Amino acid sequence: MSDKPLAKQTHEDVVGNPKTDELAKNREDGYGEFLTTNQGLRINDDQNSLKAGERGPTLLEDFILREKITHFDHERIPERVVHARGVAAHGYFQAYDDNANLSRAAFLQPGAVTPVFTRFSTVAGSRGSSDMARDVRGFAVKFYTEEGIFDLVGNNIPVFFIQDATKFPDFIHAVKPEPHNEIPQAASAHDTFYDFISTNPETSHMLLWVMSDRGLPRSLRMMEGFGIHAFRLVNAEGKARFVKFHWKPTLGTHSVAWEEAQQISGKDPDFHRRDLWNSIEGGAYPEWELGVQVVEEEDERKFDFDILDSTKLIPEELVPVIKLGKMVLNRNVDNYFAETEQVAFCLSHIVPGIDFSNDPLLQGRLFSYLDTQLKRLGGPNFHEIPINRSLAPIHNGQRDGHMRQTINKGNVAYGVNLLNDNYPRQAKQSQGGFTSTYERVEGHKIRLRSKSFVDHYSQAKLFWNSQTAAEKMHIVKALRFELSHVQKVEVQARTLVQLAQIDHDLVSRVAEGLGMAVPSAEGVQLNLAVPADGDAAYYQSAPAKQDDANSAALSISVNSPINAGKTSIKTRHIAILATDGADVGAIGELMTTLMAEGAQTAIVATHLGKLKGTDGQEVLINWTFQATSSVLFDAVYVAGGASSVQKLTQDADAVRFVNEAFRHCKPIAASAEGVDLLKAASYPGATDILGADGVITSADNKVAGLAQEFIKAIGYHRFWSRELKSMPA
Ligand code: HDE
Repeated sequence: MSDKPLAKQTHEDVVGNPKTDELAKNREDGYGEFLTTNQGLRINDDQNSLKAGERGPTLLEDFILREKITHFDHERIPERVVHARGVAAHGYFQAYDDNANLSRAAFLQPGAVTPVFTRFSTVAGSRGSSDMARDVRGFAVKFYTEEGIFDLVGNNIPVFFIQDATKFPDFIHAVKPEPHNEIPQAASAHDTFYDFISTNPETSHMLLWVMSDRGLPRSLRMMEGFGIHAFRLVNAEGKARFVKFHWKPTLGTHSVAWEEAQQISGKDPDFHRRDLWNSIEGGAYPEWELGVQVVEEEDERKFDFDILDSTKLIPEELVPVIKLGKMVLNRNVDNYFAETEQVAFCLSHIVPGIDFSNDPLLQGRLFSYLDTQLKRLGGPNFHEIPINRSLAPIHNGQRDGHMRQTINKGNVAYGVNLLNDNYPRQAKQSQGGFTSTYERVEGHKIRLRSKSFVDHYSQAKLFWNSQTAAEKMHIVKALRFELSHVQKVEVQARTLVQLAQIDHDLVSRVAEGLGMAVPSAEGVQLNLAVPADGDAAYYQSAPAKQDDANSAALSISVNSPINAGKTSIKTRHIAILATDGADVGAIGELMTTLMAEGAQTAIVATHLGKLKGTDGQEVLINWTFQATSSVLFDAVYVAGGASSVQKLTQDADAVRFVNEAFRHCKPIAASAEGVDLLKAASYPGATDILGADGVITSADNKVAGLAQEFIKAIGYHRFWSRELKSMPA
């Protein structure tokens, strides 16, 4: 900004003078000097349409106007029928050295590096909904391998709601906003969803997962991914093995509190996409390891569940995850629509060395994805859209169609042929030709669920058993929240009947919150998901095996295997609360220490501009209390300085900031007079913030020791133990 008096300032003084290199870059990015039509015709007047006289009607002849308006009219394509809200990034996958014996896929060979494009999504909400809805997250990875595209289209939860693809439209119609009034947006807390849950017992396992902390990821960079179905890996000798795919984030798996998620939806509905974008822009590239659980074909039936049943997982204690390689996302998209919106994932995009199983959910998906892209992207040439293009060359007899880009040459568009020396011809396996796994399939033509699929509650119980006390409390509170939004008492009651089949403690606590009677496990089960002439007894699941079986890998508490040793505070956001009169020296020291660990700090104060410290030093303020919120940070530090803290304790927003961070179980630190703000934010007569788990204070402004303790606490993520000590609501 110029110092000249306003009246004397030039345009350049006010808006600056873009450097020529910026202009050059813009040109590279497609901003040429002259405005043109889509045919490259330079436009002379883009301000006035062509009219018959200056006050006359617009002429049909105005092809420039028509082109511009027509393009605008068609700017939106149908949003995805599910997973509409998404965000994506580019990166690469690098295979580790020692698993070549599992698959012949080129991208899994030692050291191979393959470009990827990964899209994360929520399922139920529309494109404009909030990132922080309680929901499953999609985790879809497109590998541009030298043998063609491989799409691994998974979720952040290892099981699914239903077992057979034919029920998918029903399930989605139940969870999406109700059709008569399009309410609620991006939420499962409504009658039709629980009507479906309560009449379809196969949903019970996944219901608990979505109600758990997994439904509220802290960051897309901090969640696991799962292929869910059994797939196959096939090696160079043709040996096939069943596998389940896993993505393990190097930052660990973390979540936020439900109340916090609801607030974030208002404060920053783009919370997850902003977090991913900023991390990549800042060079903190998110990483996941790809792993597989391997089951030999001869062991297919050795479990007490069916590995072809997508409502079941294989506990990692039974079959450990073998790591195959690492994915790094290191480049944001240039254009959201062209890439994130137009990317088309299809389960049928597969490469030699990977194959399908007979999971009936997977089999239906093989049809659905191609079908949906045809409609969404306008026709059979969606593979020619840049983001969908294979790096391996494409040669076949497919021609023409809506929006065809390729200009095929020659008169031969068929096989087999003599006129073109039979090009393009089939490839032998040794030449990279894909073959399906040789498998004997024999049976009656029948519509029947395998009896091996009909235990709907044991793994739900396993999941419940595997949660810590705090995680269980979150599930109970989530179900109370959701069912309180259900209007029909019979739907609430029937859902409780389902929960009763899983665990008595679970159903009792949920029922208590709803003020309803606790049904007994022996009560009438409800399973309306029986064929019209089906045998109800055949489809009836036994109640959950009431054993103590548990799997530590299913918990995401700080001590669970998924988080073991992952105490880094890299990319965590730390709020520093201070205002004029704060000890700027201490702030600087703490900031430097936190930033050296890769954390990001921001000063939140009562005003914007510069904060004037006790010793005359000044520091730039990042946010005011009005413009940001504790829910957008991972931890809080209150700086010392008597006059700063005095002002903060008088400021309701500052007090609320600390109070909320405490409620959401975040690490809190304060030095010297800063401790007074913690006192002011404490609940009168109830749990004191001071002395609570994860609260670190120092009597003076020497922050070196405090910083180390604080870093440890931030690496611990959340102190959910506070909730268990009946923190007042
Ligand atoms: Fe999908 N799913 N799905 N799904 N799904 C779609 O494809 C479908 C299922 C998943 O970022 C659609 O392009 C059926 C399981 C992700 O673009 C559609 C069935 C899993 C994405 C479709 C399932 C997923 C989708 C909608 C039951 C986890 C987003 C738009 C048989 C393993 C991909 C689209 C992206 C998207 C159908 C069940 C994951 C309609 C019929 C199980 C991550 O084709």
